[in-house]
Amino acid sequence: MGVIDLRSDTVTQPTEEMREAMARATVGDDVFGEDPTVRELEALAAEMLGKERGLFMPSGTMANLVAVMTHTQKGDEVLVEAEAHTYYYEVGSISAVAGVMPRPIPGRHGYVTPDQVRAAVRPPNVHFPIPRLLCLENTHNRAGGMPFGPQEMDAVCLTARELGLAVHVDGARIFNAAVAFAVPAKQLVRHADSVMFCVSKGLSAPVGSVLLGSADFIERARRFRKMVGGGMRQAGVIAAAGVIALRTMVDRLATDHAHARRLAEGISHIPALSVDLSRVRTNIVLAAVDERLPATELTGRLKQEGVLALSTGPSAIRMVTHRHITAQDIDRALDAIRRAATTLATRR
Ligand code: TLP
Repeated sequence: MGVIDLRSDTVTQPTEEMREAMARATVGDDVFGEDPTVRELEALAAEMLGKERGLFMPSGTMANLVAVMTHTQKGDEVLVEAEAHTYYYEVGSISAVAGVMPRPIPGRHGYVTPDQVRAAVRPPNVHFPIPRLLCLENTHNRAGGMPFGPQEMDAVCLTARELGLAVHVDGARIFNAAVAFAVPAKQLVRHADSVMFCVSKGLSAPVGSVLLGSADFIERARRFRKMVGGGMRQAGVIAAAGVIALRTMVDRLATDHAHARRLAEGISHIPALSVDLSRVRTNIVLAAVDERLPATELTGRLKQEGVLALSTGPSAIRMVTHRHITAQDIDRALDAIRRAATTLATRR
């Protein structure tokens, strides 16, 4: 029996169709803007996200950094949810490289309300950095894949605009949010200035993210991508998989969401573990473990049983469903979690 890898949807392998498209891709030098397959992916992504243009990037981290560099000047203030990937997991790049001043706002399950944005923007004063940008995340990773719908997104984006802020959306998993709300992804970001999403997560392509925005924004972003070393050459070889990902992998995300729910419901019956079912809305399950079970011991034990999960805090574990996880795998994982939790809880 194979390993059940629930660490992340980033572990997904390219499909056969992707591998074939990669082998056959027509390519050119993308730094000269001459790779037709990269252009195809950028145009398709722009169409799906309702923006003028796209820019292919090697990673989500670079796409977020380039977005921040393009929207800001050094010393500007960037409002960001306190547990957002951009703030929490990107090696401090927005301050180390973009030179901005992040102002973290603790959201509710990852959502920053319009009132919080209003309260965070201070009136002009010689002592304060200039508030320039609001970064949102949809779905929100550390909030357990929480998706935000058109109403929530519109409300916060329009407030930010009214206050003179630009809005960037880290939509690494924006298609999971779109599927959860049964709306086209473009509806979620219609009032945002820029958005990035990853083809390398639940959509199963091996590499890449796309940054989207106005033609002028993307033109400027292109320079910053080059500056941080993201100008790739015959990148159509990887972009080809991204095209297939967008054409064939979006609708099936609903299956990952159903599997996450099945996993969460099973976990809710295991003593010593708890999960807030109302927060399991996409493909991420966050489980809280009681103090008898340090999260790393539980994940270590699960590993011995062939089930991989990540600890995201001293008493929290994260499991992510994706294309390689079947309903049967969920049931096997639940058996393993039950056994591991019982063994560890009775040992103490
Ligand atoms: N997230 C990874 C890890 O870095 C935690 C994961 O396994 O979930 N934004 C969001 C919301 C993300 O979840 C990630 C990756 C990124 C940006 C960065 O994307 P990459 O890994 O392509 O740089």
